[in-house]
Amino acid sequence: MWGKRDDMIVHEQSPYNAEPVGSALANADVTAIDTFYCRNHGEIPDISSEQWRLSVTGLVADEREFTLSDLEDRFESHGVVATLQCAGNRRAGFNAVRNIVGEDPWESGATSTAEWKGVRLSDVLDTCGVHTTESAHVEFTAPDVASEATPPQPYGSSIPLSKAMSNEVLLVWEMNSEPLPRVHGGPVRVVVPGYIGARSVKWITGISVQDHPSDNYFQTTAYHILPADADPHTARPGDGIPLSSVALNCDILDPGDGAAVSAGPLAVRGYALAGDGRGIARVDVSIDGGHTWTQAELDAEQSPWLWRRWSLVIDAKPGSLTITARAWDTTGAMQPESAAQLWNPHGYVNNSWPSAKVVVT
Ligand SMILES: Nc1nc2c(c(=O)[nH]1)N[C@H]1C(S)=C(S)[C@@H](COP(=O)(O)O)O[C@H]1N2
Ligand SMILES: [Mo]
Repeated sequence: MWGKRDDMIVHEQSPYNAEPVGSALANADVTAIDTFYCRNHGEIPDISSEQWRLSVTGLVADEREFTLSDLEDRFESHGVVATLQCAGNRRAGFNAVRNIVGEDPWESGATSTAEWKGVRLSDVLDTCGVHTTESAHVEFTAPDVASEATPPQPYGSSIPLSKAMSNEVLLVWEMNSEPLPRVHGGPVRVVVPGYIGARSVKWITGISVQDHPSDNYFQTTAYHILPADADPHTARPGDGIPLSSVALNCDILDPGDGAAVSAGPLAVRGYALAGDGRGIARVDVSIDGGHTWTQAELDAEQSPWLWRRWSLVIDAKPGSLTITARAWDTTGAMQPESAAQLWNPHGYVNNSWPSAKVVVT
């Protein structure tokens, strides 16, 4: 479905929500389009490139409307290789602590990397003449309607104006040198590197500069970390901690949890991703439950906007083996150890130490 590989883990057919198996992400920095995860809150819109319009309104000198050719012809094009990570990535690890009802149990694959191409959001906003205020946010709106909001409402969210004006935030219509596929937001989406995937609004049709964050359900209510004892059904807009920057995280992609492997040298592979604009400084791997750690080999650093893949060859002895990993960022921060400490009612941001239990024969 939607041109994705046959071995996707499909959480929902409609709207389509699916992730690749971890090992499918381990081989390359840039994820193939047929492997890239899909996270959809509503029915997927069908908008042709000719029909598509983008309106820019709010705290601007000139409210404007753009066609796709306007963007292509009037602005310099730019590319960014960026990792998207859903805030629900690794939620399955929370279910082992306490079950989370009504949310998809994403495993390791609600994260993927692509080469995106389009124009800078800042160039488009500059053309319209932005009135800067200290609390300004830039809101993105889309036509897909999400029924998890009461009443149902079109998808939307916002980012601070300061982030919106940074060079890495793009309005894109190309993914891995192909026209942006419909399931990934084609004809045009925004890509906000360093922020949770939810802020990279697909099928974007409206941009509004305002002096406060978006009133959309996905900004005020969803994607907030509630206290563990809160009832998510009675949560009111504004409750909890709103998410913006992606959290420091790492994962073991290969071997997968539960895999059977042969005794001897075993290559363990994974990725690490730092928060907004930070870098990965180190990844440690333990095969003795965290008593001792060995540093993994990190691939070359390319930019703060994409993950860094890592690998380590360990000596796998026959029996049951648990591999654990943890990443440190360039500020010296390290991932929290356990999912139990991080558990929250919607199951967002499980960035605890990942582990894979394998059987060695
Ligand atoms: N319009 C719209 N944009 C959206 C969404 C959506 O449901 N509708 N999902 C968001 C979420 S939660 C994530 S994690 C990313 C997923 O992007 P992808 O499906 O291209 O992987 O898109 C974001 N943008
Ligand atoms: Mo997401």
